[in-house]
Amino acid sequence: MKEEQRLLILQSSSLFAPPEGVKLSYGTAGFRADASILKSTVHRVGILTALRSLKTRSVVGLMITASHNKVTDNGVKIVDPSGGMLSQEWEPFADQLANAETPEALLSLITEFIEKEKISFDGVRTAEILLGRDTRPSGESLLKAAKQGISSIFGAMALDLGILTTPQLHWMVRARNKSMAATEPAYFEQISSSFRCLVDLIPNETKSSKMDNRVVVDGADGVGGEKLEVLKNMLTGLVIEVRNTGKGGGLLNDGVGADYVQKEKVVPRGFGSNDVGIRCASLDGDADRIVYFKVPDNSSSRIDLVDGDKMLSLFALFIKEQLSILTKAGNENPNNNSQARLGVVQTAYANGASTDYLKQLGLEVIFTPTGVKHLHEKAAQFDIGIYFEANGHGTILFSESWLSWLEARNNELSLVSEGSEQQKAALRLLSVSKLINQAVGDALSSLLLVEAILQHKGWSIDDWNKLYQDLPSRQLKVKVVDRTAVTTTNAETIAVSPPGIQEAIDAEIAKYPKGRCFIRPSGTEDVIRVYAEASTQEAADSLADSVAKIVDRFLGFGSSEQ
Ligand code: 16G
Ligand code: MG
Repeated sequence: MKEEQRLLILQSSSLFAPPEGVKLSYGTAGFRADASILKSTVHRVGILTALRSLKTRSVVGLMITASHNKVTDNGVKIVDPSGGMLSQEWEPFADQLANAETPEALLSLITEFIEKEKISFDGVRTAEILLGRDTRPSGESLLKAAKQGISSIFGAMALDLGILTTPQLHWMVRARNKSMAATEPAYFEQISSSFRCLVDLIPNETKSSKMDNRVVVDGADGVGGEKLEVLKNMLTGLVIEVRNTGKGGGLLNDGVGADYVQKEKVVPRGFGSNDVGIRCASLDGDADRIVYFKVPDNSSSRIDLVDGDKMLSLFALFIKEQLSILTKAGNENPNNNSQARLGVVQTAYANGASTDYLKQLGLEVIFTPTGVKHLHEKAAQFDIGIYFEANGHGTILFSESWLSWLEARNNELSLVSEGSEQQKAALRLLSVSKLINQAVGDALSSLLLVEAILQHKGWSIDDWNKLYQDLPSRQLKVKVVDRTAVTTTNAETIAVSPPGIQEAIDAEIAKYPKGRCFIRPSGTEDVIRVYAEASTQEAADSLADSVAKIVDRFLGFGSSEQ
């Protein structure tokens, strides 16, 4: 590294002292903390993205958001050239950089790392980073810190794309690296036009049924609500009413948003007895998650939740139906080799009833640990891989090779049997691949796909919700002395340490019919999470309660005093 470069890094980072006594970790999805302590972290992540761009010789992204966390928090994460999450191999380095105590320590870490990774600073190569942020008030000053970090690396350029949803930035990084237009209008155009295609292909039988084409969406008072206000005007055949757009003075994620609705199972702010029976949905603070819900009656604030598992099931059903139309017997064409490998990916939080339903559809179901990066990686191994977390984050990935086959098949069908059922199925699948975000879970594109499929089937939210009935479940969290004392295996379903805890949990589970329970350390909060399922709500509550007590006995504050 040239002396001028060393000096520039030292000088730039001396302006950003890291917070004292706080250890930050890249965690499940980037650094997150109270916004007031994040400047130095974001500055260093700016440096890291420049290195990532140099290493991959591609455009990368940097997003400033803390998703569903409270408004005073903020966070930062990196988007890899594919549009996916930062490669896990680089996470430990991100942790080291964020926690370096002095500019000198930071510089020596960088020097070591660029040697190890063989990143050349030849001055010829340039780095390019797309920047986005959500609507948090702290976003602007953090973005400035990121830009300063980036410009401390020679040849690195930042392109500020302003306020975006997290999935929009992922989409744009991916588009940019494929030499496609990477702008917000291009994003809106692609998802609205593919939605239009799906609506145009609705079978006549259901087209004539009087389907309710209105959905009311809670925007969490964040960036998603703002963007949906723009997108909705580009759609025909669907009426979207957005509440909690962030413009009415409501506080981001405060009693609103997908995380709140899914965890608390109550109506978000701005919804109530006037909404009984209406199809509603809720986005999270950066619009990478969505859940649906219905207010069943006006006697309480309770909702009927239609979560990520139900979305996964609806998507899987639709894709499977279209695939079977496309490949239906009687077509002897030797090129009709379309036996797509369709797979679904879930985590241990998926309701057991959803897994049974998917298996009964004949699908391959795979489990991974929590966190989008794990699910995404597995889904990418299929021709069509659908993944969802129960919390509403997920998408459908189509492999490049299967998509090329599908394009070719569609062209062929349009010559020999234009307008046939088979060709319509091919077109529908192509439209889904353009509508649903190929980079990451995206609440806006998931919303439009759900709406298109419900219209296709002529289904109400109740018809959809009836695909299967959720097993009663309960989630709890337990504060412990050291959450890293819990390690797990088998997609987080078995606790390996501390010794003896799994046996104690198993003994509890055995007391409940259809009982299932697991514990895991949270990746975003300093707690151990407990998830329990059983045949009745009382049983699920009681199982979760007993296991929480076990966790407390093994690891709680009382346990450390002995
Ligand atoms: C993050 C993850 C989400 C996961 C959640 C678990 C991404 C983009 N987001 O929000 O997938 O479900 O963390 O939180 O990966 P927990 O570890 O606190 O339970
Ligand atoms: Mg989010």
